[in-house]
Amino acid sequence: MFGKILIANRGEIALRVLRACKELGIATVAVHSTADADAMHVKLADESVCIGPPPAKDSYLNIPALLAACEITGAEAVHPGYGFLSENARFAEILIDHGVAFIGPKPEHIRVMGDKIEAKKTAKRLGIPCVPGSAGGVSTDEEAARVSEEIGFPVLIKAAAGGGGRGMKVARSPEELSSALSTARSEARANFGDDAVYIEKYLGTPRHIEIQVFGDGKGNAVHLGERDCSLQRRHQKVLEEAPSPVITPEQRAQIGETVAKAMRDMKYLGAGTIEFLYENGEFYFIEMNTRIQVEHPVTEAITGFDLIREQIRVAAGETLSFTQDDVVLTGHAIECRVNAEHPRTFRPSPGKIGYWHVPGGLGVRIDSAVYQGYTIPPYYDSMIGKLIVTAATRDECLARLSRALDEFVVEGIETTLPLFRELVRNGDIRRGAYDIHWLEQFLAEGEPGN
Ligand code: MV4
Repeated sequence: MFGKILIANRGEIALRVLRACKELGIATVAVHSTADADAMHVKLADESVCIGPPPAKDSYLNIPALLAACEITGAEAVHPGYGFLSENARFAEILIDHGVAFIGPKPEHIRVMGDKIEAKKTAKRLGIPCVPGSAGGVSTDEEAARVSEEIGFPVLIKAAAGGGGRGMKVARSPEELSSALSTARSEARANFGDDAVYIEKYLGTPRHIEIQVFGDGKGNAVHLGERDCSLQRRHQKVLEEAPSPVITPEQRAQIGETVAKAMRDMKYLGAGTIEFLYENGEFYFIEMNTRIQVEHPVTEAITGFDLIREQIRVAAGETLSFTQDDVVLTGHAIECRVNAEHPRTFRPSPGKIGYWHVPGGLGVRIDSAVYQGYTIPPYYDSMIGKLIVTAATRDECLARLSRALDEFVVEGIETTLPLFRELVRNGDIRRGAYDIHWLEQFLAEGEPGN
């Protein structure tokens, strides 16, 4: 096992990793920008290193500075958290070349899944069901027309280097295809420096359901059930729950075994998330994320496993500490991402937190690195904490969430808490009757679904 881990991140995930390290008896190194000198993860770490000025490209994305921090402190491994360098295959390789372990998947797996065309080819080869579409990239109008005719309109053109919703264009008819293709291609070139695009059947009203997987790199791999992350705004998740309100135990076992087998075949190492669109009872692979995700606590809540601890263990070469038979899903969990933003316009609201009172009690978890009197810097993500509520059933979970939201008091800045208080009493949400477009419609129209 590692003796010292450097945490290459900030905010609640840096604190989450730090807590897992402490429980494993591992020393911790925090890194921070000059804007984060007062951050909680810096205060609680055994050592800290300033790695640069506020812009992330000069600090949290600064690979030479991070390597130097490893060298100075003697850290044996780096946990990248999510975002920043967590899915940068080159960063993982550089660390390994310098004798520092990367707490994450093998670089070749990060690289394959980062290219959405290669990811889909890999998923298909491993037996994971995919959205119908082009077999690989499309290079000509003729090829695009042929594929689209075969799968039927509407179709969606996606950038190979995209992901997370960036660089997508819908073509609703053959007439729209050529211009959609050239727009998608030039946007891909401008945004990612790679103009490769591919085509998929456009699914109109799917849910976003993702499956948590875990492997030890030696051919042992399991799935930990799904999370329903359909409530999104501008490709940002807002509320996530596990299990999905629409998946049966039989469906879960079937898709779960399919993805677990694929991960065993790949000899996948560490935590991963296989993202699906789910429509009319069918799962369609779209992307795989090769990192721990923001919403991992809902999976921890219903499985009882500490996913960060498990990431660290397998990165140190240990065998997965549980088998598929040990994975028993119990109860229901919902996570709300609390952002320092106006609850309707989502305008960021950085600044000083006056009063800060978090809810507590049975089944209530808060993952947050802010505190009363803390000033939220304007340079980074606006998420200031996650409220994760667990109960035996979904209805009890919603009741508990409602009471927890009523206890939560944040003054001095605007937060998205009022939005969650509306969502938790909305009829569609209470029934679990929502898809990937529901939240944007709700925000545009006011109060549907009551
Ligand atoms: C799609 C789709 C419909 N059909 N693919 C957006 C983010 C990226 N991960 C994939 N995305 C989508 N891919 C096909 N073939 C609709 C979306 C999509 C979406 C997906 C998940 C959650 C929210 C979304 C909002 C808009 C569009």
